[in-house]
Amino acid sequence: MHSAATRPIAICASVTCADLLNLERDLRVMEETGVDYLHIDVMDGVFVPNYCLSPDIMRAIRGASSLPMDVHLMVTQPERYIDTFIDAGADVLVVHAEATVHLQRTLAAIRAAGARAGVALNVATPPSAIEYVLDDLDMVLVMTVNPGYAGQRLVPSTLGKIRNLRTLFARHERAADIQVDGNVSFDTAPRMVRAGANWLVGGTSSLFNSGWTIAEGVRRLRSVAQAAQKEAA
Ligand code: S6P
Ligand code: MG
Repeated sequence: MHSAATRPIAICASVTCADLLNLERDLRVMEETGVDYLHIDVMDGVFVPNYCLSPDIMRAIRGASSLPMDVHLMVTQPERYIDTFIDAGADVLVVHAEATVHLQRTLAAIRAAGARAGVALNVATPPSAIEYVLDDLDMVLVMTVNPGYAGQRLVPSTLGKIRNLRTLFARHERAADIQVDGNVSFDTAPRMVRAGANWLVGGTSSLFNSGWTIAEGVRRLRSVAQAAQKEAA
């Protein structure tokens, strides 16, 4: 089991922030620069007030890239769509704790269908929401903004939540990856990593920004995250 400090950093590129008209070109760059996961945002217009990517887009991506996909379902009753998204190529399927009544059953169904299971926590949802399903999950996604849109600012209280999650894992002698999603920048990522996060979703704040190239963004995000992890060790 890895300790909090040594769980490997993963860079998860938020595909919705890529140039969707030139997605194949951007996918090549993500592969060449060592992105670890394609982060696929799915929104149903009900759980969050927006729409986003879909199984059709995932299938198109799967035909063009072998990068694994972590799929963030911002949809109500996600248990209805487990097979749909795993068949479309999800390697990690993440459901919101607030969106499914029987969380343990949903997580078990994801694993039974062949994917790794993740739970996302909205800003106001405490770590205790997952205390009794620690055996059923592989990853926790901490929303560091309110879900629904790219380009927002970090909600600072979520840094404390990451620390509390690591404490919760330690108390139960469990380990899982902690993914952060929302305003993960070269400035905020080190603070998130020092708090205990190790999977970073890169959107407009780091990878897809007109101020630099995707390749520069990936290199810089990985480098600041690894430096912060070393510091915290
Ligand atoms: C937001 C969604 C995220 C964003 C990403 C954007 O609801 O789940 O994955 O696409 O966080 O990144 P940024 O840097 O624009 O906040
Ligand atoms: Mg997301």
